[in-house]
Order: sequence, then structure tokens, then C-alpha cells
Amino acid sequence: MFDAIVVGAGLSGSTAARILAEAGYKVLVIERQKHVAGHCHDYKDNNGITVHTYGPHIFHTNNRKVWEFVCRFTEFYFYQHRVLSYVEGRFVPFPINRDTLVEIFGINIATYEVEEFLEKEVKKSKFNVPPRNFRDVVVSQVGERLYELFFKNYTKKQWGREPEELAPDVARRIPVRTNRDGRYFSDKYQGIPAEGYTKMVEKILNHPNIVLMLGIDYFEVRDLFKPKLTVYTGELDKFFDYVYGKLEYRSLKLELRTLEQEFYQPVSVVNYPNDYDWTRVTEYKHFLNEKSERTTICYEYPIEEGEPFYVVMTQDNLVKREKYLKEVEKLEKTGEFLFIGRLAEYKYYNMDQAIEAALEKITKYLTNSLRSD
Ligand code: UPG
Repeated sequence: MFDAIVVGAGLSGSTAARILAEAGYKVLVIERQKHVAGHCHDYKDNNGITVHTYGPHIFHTNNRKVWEFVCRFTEFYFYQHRVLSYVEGRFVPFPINRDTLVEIFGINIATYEVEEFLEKEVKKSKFNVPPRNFRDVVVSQVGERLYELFFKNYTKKQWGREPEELAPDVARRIPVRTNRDGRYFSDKYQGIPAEGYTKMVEKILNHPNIVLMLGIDYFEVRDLFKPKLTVYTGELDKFFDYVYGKLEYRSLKLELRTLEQEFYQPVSVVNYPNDYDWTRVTEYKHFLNEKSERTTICYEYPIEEGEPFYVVMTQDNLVKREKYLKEVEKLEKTGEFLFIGRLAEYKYYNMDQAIEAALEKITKYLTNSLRSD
């Protein structure tokens, strides 16, 4: 018999399963899909290029515990993410830094002058203080002109909503730099698993105390098991049969293309805030510096229905989320359930944050259960 059931073999579920298994728990992991690794699943395509099935994933963290955990299961290829944004007919560095301003405004300013320049842009602009939404955060940092060029339309496309409807936190994901650092992230540890995310997750799950079952829907089998602990990583609203209404998720249509040329674009990801229906084009070979005469690229079109990739941080959803989380709290208090991850906590987690949440919650659970034994 199993001591614990983990629902979902993505990063959150696999991490939880591993920690429980190492503590001596017999763990059954059940996964609805026919593969592990959830939304960071990847595979090698016919061009010999590693493709991220559900869109580009770059690992980055400042958390040493998380970094040490993942490094037990994979080597990392040293990769620092750089993104260009296609604005006014040219490719410019994004997030906004000194070099972006030089390109856009045709000025030549030193890094120490950038702050003052942006302050002037902000002074000319209107926004709420303190910031109430996505737009307020961005405009208060860079002013209306840059907001309109880089953020407004991208955000409308990405979320299918006005930026004013989105919580400030969404905008806080993107830094504004006064220096010339052109990297997307400034975290201490960054990279791409050298053999891919799928292999990494397979190794996390490879433990004598873990049994994995793929292609099984938890909701069809949940009455068959009475484990001591259920770790749930699926959609929060679904678990409670949508009692407080549906939470919204945003999905993506990902269109892969093979091109008979060595390279398509200079970096792995180019953002297209304006003019096109897609938000990003990813050229996968850049991530692991894979050599091929051809290249595989991917267009991302945000859509409403489909695989739930993103939580949608509008007031409505956040209010519903609170109601569901009260139910979660009650269940977690019994010591029989834990809800972990982007979908189960309805939280815009990055990969490292999902792992961190799993490590913390399981460690706390194990400490508490030792105390009560
Ligand atoms: N945003 C813009 N313009 C841009 C980029 C982002 O307005 O050019 C806004 C938009 O609202 C977006 C939000 O900022 O939804 C957050 O952006 P980001 O963190 O890049 O969105 P994700 O889609 O979550 O980014 C994923 C990964 C990130 C990776 C990126 C690929 O979380 O780690 O770098 O995809 O480039």
C-alpha cells in the first residue's frame, strides 16, 4: 500500500514525491498526461534540436537550496537568457536597459544618466499612486511612451484583457535596468538542463519508493485510495468541483516550424509586442547551442481555452482564489492533503518557485508528522 499519492508529475509533484520517498514514504505518482515533467516537458525533434513542448523554459534562481536540489539530477548548460523585442521595425534589447533607450530615442546617454531620463519620461505621464494595476507599475517606472511601445499591446495579447485589469504583480516580473545588463534574469544561478527537463524530472522520480502511473485521471480513481497523504498539484477549482465558480487560465497555441537555414534570429526568444498576432518567436537551438543545418522555431499565440498554462491575475480570479484557499487551509489542517504548485495554489510561480514551495511544504509536513508520532 502507498503512504502518499502525488497527483501530477510536473516539477511540483516530482519534487514532493522525491522528498517523501527519501523520508521512507511509499509514494504513488499519478499523472493525467502520457509523459512526466508537466509543462516543462521537452524532447529532441527530427532536426536534433531540443524543443520545449509547452513553450520556452529557462531555469533561474537565487535560492541555493533549490539550485542544489536540481543539480542532484542534472548538469546545467551555462545559458544566460537574452531577449530582443521587435519594436518600430527593429530588434532592441528587452527588458528595457540603457541600450534600449539609445536605440529607441536615438540618444547617446551614459548609464548614470538613465535614471534621470526615465524620471522625466515618468513625470510626463499619468498613473495611480500607489499603483493599482499592471499599467500603473510600468508607467511609474518608464513612462507612457515606453509602456505603449513594449508593454501595452503585448499584455493585451497575452492576457486577452486590458492591462488595467491585471494585478500589479504581473508587471513586477520584468525589471527595468539603468545599466547595460542585457540579460532577462539577474539571478545567481541560471541554465538549461544539459539533457533536457524531461530527463531531469525522470531522474527526480527515479527512486525505489516511487511508483509512477501515466495517463491516469485522478478524479476517476480518487475514491479507490485512502492514503495517509494526498499531494495535489492540479487545477485548484477542479479539485473542489468549481463550487466558487471557474478560475480563469490562459493558454497558448504553439506553432512549430522547421526552416531550411542554420539560424532564424540572433537570440532564443524575440518578443513581438505590436503588429502581429503572436507574442514571441523562440528558436530552440540557441538554448543548448545545438548544431544543425536546419532550425526549429515556435510561434506563440495566446488563447483562452486549452492547456492551463497561466493563472490570470484579475481581481475577480484573485477573490475566487481566496475562497478556494480557505477550503485548502481546512484540508491541509487535517494533515491529509497538501496543495502545491502553479495550478493548485493558483499562483504565477516560476519553475524555481514551484520547487521551493514543494521543498518547503513537504519538509514542514514531515517535521510536523514526526512531532505527532
Ligand atoms: N510583458 C510585456 N512585454 C514583453 C514581455 C512581457 O508587456 O515584451 C508583460 C506581459 O504582460 C507578460 C508579463 O510581462 O505576461 C510577464 O512576462 P514574462 O515573465 O516574460 O512572461 P512569461 O510568459 O511567464 O515568461 C516565460 C518565462 C520566462 C521566460 C520567458 C521566455 O516565465 O522565464 O524567460 O517565458 O522568454
